[in-house]
Amino acid sequence: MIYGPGPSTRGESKGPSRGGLWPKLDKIAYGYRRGQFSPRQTQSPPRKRGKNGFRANALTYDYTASIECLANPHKPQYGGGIIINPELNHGLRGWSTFGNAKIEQRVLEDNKYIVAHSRNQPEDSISQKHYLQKDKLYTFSAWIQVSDGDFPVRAVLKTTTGFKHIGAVFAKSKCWSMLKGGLTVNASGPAELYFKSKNATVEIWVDSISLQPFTQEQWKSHQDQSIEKARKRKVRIHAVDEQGNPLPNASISIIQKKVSFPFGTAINKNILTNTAYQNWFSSRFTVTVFEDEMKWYTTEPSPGQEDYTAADALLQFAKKNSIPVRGHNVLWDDPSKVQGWVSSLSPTDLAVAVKKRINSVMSRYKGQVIAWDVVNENLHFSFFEDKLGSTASATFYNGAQGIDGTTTLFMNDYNTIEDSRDRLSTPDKYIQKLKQIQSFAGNNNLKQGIGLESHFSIAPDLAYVRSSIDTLASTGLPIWITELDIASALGQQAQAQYLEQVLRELHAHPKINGIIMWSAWKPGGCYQMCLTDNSFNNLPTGNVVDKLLREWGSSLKGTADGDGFFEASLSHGDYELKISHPNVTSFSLAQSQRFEVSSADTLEQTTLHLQVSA
Ligand SMILES: [Ca+2]
Repeated sequence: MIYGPGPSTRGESKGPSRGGLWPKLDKIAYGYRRGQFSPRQTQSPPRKRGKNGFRANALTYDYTASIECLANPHKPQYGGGIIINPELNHGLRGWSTFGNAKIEQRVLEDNKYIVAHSRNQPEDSISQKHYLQKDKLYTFSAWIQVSDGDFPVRAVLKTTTGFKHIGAVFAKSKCWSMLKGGLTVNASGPAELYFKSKNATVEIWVDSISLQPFTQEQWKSHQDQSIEKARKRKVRIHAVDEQGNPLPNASISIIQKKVSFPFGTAINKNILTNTAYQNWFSSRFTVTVFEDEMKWYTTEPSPGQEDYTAADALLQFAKKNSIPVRGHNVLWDDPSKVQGWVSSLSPTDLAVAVKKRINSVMSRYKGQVIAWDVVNENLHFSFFEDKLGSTASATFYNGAQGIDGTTTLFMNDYNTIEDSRDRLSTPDKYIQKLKQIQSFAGNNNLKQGIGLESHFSIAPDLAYVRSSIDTLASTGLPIWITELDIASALGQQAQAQYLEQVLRELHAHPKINGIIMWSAWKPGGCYQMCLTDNSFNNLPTGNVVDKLLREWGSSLKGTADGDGFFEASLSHGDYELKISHPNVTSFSLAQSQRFEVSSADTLEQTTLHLQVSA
C-alpha cells in the first residue's frame, strides 16, 4: 500500500483547533464579563427527517470508495441498487454475455463471482440490461479482478444514444479492486452495462456490482446533508445577564466576518492598476492564483533574464488583502506552452535549465504560497519525459520537496471530472500517476495534492463528477478545484447555469478542500469565463457567485426563546455576535464579541454552546 488514510485534510488552514478556540473568545469579549462563556460539547439530536422521511437509508449517498486491492470484495453499495443478482449468489441469473466472451460463475473461498473468459475483443465481457430514466443520476460501483497482470478495466453503458464511459479501475490479479463511477441520463430508454479492457485475452472477474438511481431532489438532499455535516456546525447561544439570569427574547445578530472554506478566482497583472477590479475581487474571495505571472515563460522569456516583477506585485497585493495564493506553475508538460529557447535545448542543457527554474521560483516564494503545481498537465503531455526520460516528473517533485517540502506539491490536470470520454486523465489514471511519482526513490514522504482544473466544455455530469472525486479521495490526499470555468462556446446563460450546478456539487462534496475559478479579467475577455463585464458589473456567472457566497456565508438575525436560547447552523468561519435586550441598559450596539465555528473533526456532529452575558 502506498497510501494510508493519511492525516486529516480537513484541518488545513482552519485556524485554531478546539484547544485554541476558547482563549480567543475570552480575549475579545469586551463588553462581556470574562469567564462567562461556558462552552460544552453535546451530541446533536438525531438528524431531522427530510420531507420524504429518508426511508431507510436508501436516499443517503455513499461517498466511500477504495483504492486497496482486497482478498475479498466489499458488499455491493446500496445492496446492488437496481442490479439483479449483484453478489452472484444466484448462478448467472440476470447476467448475459457481451460480445463473444464466454461467462461463468466461479467460487473462491465461499465467495461467488462472475468471470468473462475466452475473450478476443476489448468489449467481450459480461452484461446486464436495464431501463434508465431521464434526469436521474446513477451511481455505479463494482469489484474487479483480472486473471493475469495489471490492466485498466472500464465500465460502459450502451444506451440508445451511444456509449457512455462511467468509470474505470486498474484491476489486478489475485485481489479485488473497486471501480466507482456514475452517469446522468438525458433520455429514458434501455441501456446495457458491460466492461471493457484493451487487453482482449485476460479474464475479467466481476463481483458486488451496484447501480443506484437518484432523483434530482435526492441528489440535492445529499448536497444539503453533506454541507450540514462537512461545512457547518450547530451553535446554541444562551443569552444571560450579569447574574447569569436568562435574557428571554433577546435580539441576536450573528455577522459572518470570514468564511473558512477557500473560494476564489484567478487574477492577473491587470488588477494591479485597476481599483474597480481590486474592489470587486477582494470583497468576495478568500484564495487566488495568478493566471500567467508565475509561469516559466513569463518569468524567463529569454535565457538567464529572469523577471518576477508582476508575480512579486501580485503576491504583495494578495498579502495586503490577506488572500492566500496557490503557486502555479513550476513546469508545464505541454510542449506548446514551453517557450522557444527551452524547447530547443539539448537534453543535457534542459536538465540544467529545469533544475535552475525549480530552484528559482520555489526558493523565491518558499513558504509564501499554499500550494505548488509542480508539473502541470502531466497526464496529457510529456514534453519533459520525452526529453529527459520517463522518471523526469518524479525527479522534479523530488527537487521541489527539497526546496519547499512543507507546502503541498500538486499535480494539476483537466478532464478528470469534466469529461469521462478523455481516457488520459480518468481518476484511475490520475491515481496511477500519483503512485508512480511517490514510488520514485526519495519521494515516499512527498506531500502530494490533487489539483482538478475543471474546465467544463460540455454540460457537467454531476454523477460522474461526484464518483470521480470519491475515487480520488480514497487516496487520503487533499483535493482542490484549481481552474474552474465553463466554456464560452456554451453561451452566457449556460455558463451561469452549469457554473451554479458544479459549484453546488463541489462545495458540498466533503472531500473538496477549496475551489478556484479561472476567471482572471483582461480587457479583451477572460480565458473562457468572465464573472463581470469590463466595468466590473456582474455577468450572470458573477451573479451565481454572489448568490452562493450569500448562501455559504451565514449572517443572520433572530430572537432568543423565552429562556434566552438561540440556535443556528453556521458555516465554519469567524463571526461577530451582538446581543441586545431591554433589561440590559449598559449594552451598546458598538459592543460585540467574536467567535469561531471550527471544523475540527472531533467536533463534527456536536453543538457548540456559548453562554454570553450582557
Ligand atoms: Ca460475491
